[in-house]
Amino acid sequence: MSGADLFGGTLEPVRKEEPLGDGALLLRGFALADEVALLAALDAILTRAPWRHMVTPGGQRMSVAMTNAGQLGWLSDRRGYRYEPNDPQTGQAWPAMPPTFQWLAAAAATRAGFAGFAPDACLVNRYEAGTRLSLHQDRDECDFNQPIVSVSLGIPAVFLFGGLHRTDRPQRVPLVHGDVVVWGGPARLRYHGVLPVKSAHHPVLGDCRINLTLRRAG
Ligand code: MD3
Ligand code: FE
Repeated sequence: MSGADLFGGTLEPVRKEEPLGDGALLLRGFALADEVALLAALDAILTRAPWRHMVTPGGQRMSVAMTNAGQLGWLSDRRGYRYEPNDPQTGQAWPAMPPTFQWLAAAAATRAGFAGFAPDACLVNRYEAGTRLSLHQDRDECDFNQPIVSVSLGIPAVFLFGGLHRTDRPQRVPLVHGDVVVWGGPARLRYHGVLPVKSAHHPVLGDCRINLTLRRAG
């Protein structure tokens, strides 16, 4: 059975698994079934912990707007990069990790061979036209044996998936609304980033891209 519908000509959302090299698995469309619950949870997070632009240790304002949920939240300021239990803007604990986030991350990690993943930190990144994230490694977590799960929502972006050395030429991976990627094992310390996002419109999210990065930080 086939026919044109909301999912681009098929009756089901695209849901396909693509290995991105050792330890990294792209799950196309994996978050689509939970879209409504994810966005409701995100709204509740933003009410308590609004978007902010952090400053790098070198004093540059980051073009990505950020917030956090979970027991620990990722921070950058003049003193460095680190995880903290409280939002420095309010002095209060970060909003709790929504069960939908935990469940989605655990289910995705299981698909990639990391059963039992229990994230305690969700960094939420917002990109608008022109926003980019330069090549970096995620090294502020305690245990690099734990994978990272990322969920892309809203307008598309091109993800840069580099190697273990900053100078390794990165692969370009287009990511769209609903895509989930699990990064673990030998991929865990690979350099990565996001090219400047092109201006676009998403029917639900508007003119932005939101990325959830779920980690075991503590
Ligand atoms: C590959 N965020 O917040 S998550 C970040 O789209 C970050 O906002 C990106 O990188 C974003 O640190 C992408 C994807 C990601 C996260 C961790 C990785 C990719 C990774 C660790 C190793 C290799
Ligand atoms: Fe990263």
